[in-house]
Amino acid sequence: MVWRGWVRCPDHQMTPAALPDPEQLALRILRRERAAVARGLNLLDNKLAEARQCSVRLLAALSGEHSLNGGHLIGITGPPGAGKSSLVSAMIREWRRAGRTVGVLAVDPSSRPELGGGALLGDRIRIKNAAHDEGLFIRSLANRNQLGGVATEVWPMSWLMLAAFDIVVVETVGVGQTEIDIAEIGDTVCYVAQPASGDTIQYLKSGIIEIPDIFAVNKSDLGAAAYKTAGEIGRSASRQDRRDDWDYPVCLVSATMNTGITELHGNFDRHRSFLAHAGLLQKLRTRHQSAWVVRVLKEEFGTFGVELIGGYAEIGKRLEAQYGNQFEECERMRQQIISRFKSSD
Ligand SMILES: Nc1nc2c(ncn2[C@@H]2O[C@H](COP(=O)(O)OP(=O)(O)OP(=O)(O)O)[C@@H](O)[C@H]2O)c(=O)[nH]1
Ligand SMILES: [Mg+2]
Repeated sequence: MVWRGWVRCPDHQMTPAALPDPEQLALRILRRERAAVARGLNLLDNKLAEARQCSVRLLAALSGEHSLNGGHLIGITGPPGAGKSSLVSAMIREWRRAGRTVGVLAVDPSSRPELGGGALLGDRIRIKNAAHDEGLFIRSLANRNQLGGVATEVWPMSWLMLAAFDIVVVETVGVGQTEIDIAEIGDTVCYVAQPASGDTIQYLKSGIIEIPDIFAVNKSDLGAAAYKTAGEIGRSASRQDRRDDWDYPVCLVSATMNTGITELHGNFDRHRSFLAHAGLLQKLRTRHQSAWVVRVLKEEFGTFGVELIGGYAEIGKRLEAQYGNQFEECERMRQQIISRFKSSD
C-alpha cells in the first residue's frame, strides 16, 4: 500500500515515484523471493503509462533461455464445480512433497453471477501452511470482463511466475472462450470433467475437446458415473484426428480421497518431456507469444492497426527473431502503430 494525498491506495495504483526498479525486482524474482513475485504481479496489473514502461523492462529482464525451455506452464480448465481447485490443491501437496516449487494463478471470469464479479477462486485452493511455504505462491485474479475469455494480463503474469517457480498452474473455469484462451497459454492443458454432467456431454460435442492434452475425470469416489464419463471421453478423444504422437490420457482421480493424483502427476511430467524431446516446447511458447502480442495489439488498435505493421505473419516473423523477448518487441510495435496512426491524420 502507498499513500496518495490523503487516500490510501493499493499497490496496483502506485504513483510513478513508488514504482520499483525493474531490473532489481527481476533479480529478486529470479532468486525466487515470493514478496518480489507479488510486487511484480502488482506492477503488471498497473495500467498507468509509466508503469507500462516499467513492466516491459521487468519482463524483458526476466526473459531468457529459461523462458523458452524451462519450467512447466500448466492450464487447468473444466466446468464450474468439477473440482479444479480441489485437484490443484491435491497436486500442489504432491509437488511440494517432491521439492518442486509451485505458483498458481486462479483466474475467475468476473461475469459469473454466483460469485458477484469478485476473484474468489484462489480462496478455494486449500493448502495447510501455505502462507509459510516459500515454495508456494497463489494469486487470485478477476477476469475483467473479457466476455468469458481469459484477460490478456494472464500471459505476462504466467511468464513472470515461470521465472520464479518450477511449475506454474493457471486455473480457469471452462466457458467456451476460456478454453480456447488457455490453450494459448499452457504448455500442457488439462480438462477436469465432472462425472455424469451435461457440461461434459456438451463439451464432447463442441469440438473444444481437441484442446486438452490430458483429461482428469474427478470425483471417481462417486463410482460408476465417473467410470462411464471416463469411457465416453476416452472414446471421443481417441477419435480426434491428431497430428502428433501424444496419447491424450484420461485419468480417473478423486481430489477429496487423494486417489489417482500420482498417475496424473506422471502424465504431466510425461507430457512436458514429450514436448521437450519432440522439440515442441520452444515452438509452442513462441506461438503463444505471437498469439498474445496479436491479441494485445488487436484489442488496442483493431485489425486495422495490426495491418499497419504488416499483419499477423510479419508480427510472427519479428517475434521469432527476438528469441523470447516478446514484450519489448510488442512495445516497439505499439509505438510504430501509434506513429503511423498519427502520420495518417
Ligand atoms: N465427491 C467428491 N467431491 C469433490 C471432489 N473434488 C471436489 N469435490 C467437491 O466439489 C465441489 C467443487 O469443488 P471445487 O474444487 O471448488 O471445484 P472447482 O471446479 O474449482 O469450482 P469452480 O472454481 O467454482 O468452477 C466442492 O464441494 C468439493 O468438495 C472429489 O474428488 N469427490
Ligand atoms: Mg475453482
